[in-house]
Amino acid sequence: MIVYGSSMSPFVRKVLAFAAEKGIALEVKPIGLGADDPDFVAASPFKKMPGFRDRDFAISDSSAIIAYLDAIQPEPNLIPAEAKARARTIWYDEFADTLLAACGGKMFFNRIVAPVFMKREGDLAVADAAECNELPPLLDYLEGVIPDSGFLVEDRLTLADIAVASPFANFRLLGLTLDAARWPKTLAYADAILARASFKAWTDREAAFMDKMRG
Ligand SMILES: N[C@@H](CCC(=O)N[C@@H](CS)C(=O)NCC(=O)O)C(=O)O
Repeated sequence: MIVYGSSMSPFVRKVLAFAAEKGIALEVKPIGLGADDPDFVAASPFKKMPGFRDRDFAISDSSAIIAYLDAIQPEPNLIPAEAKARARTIWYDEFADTLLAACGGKMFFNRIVAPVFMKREGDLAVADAAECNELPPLLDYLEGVIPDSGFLVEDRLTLADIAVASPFANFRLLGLTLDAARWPKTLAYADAILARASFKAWTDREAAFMDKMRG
């Protein structure tokens, strides 16, 4: 099974960590942002990473890919079956994708992707507005909902934790200084999830790659 993209994308990283927690082996085909690679475009017609292929089946979108992986290998269970826990897991996945990662993307694109990879200026005002105005309410929300167990749903690792933690790896690459006095639970929670081998395998490589790119 092939994933097209870069683990620096929170959506790609989410799929890779989910597969690692399931014990599913994936081959990563590195793809740059908006690349024209025909195999990638066949899997992701709007050129958004991740794209995915399993023999004659191709699809895009991290949540769709995860639904496929979960269906072909149900155990270990990472998407609860119980109705409320299942709905809350899907909510956190959606929160992570459409709010947290979307906000992080404005910073990551304009402060890192544009200047480092595309060799052009990013819109720093957009990045600053995301950091100052959009991010704090999202972190306030998480601070209020993270249980003492350190897992968002069913007091065990689920897709909810994998999805929510993934954008925090981008916050690290950005070097954001998040207020530990205001968000102590959230930052400890994200650190603990990102310390899992399923994430660390990718985040260590990303940090080394960024160091090389920045010279
Ligand atoms: N909802 C999609 C979002 C994917 C996405 O927006 N990926 C970004 C990279 S982080 C991308 O490929 N952007 C390229 C573009 O918009 O042209 C998912 O969950 O996979």
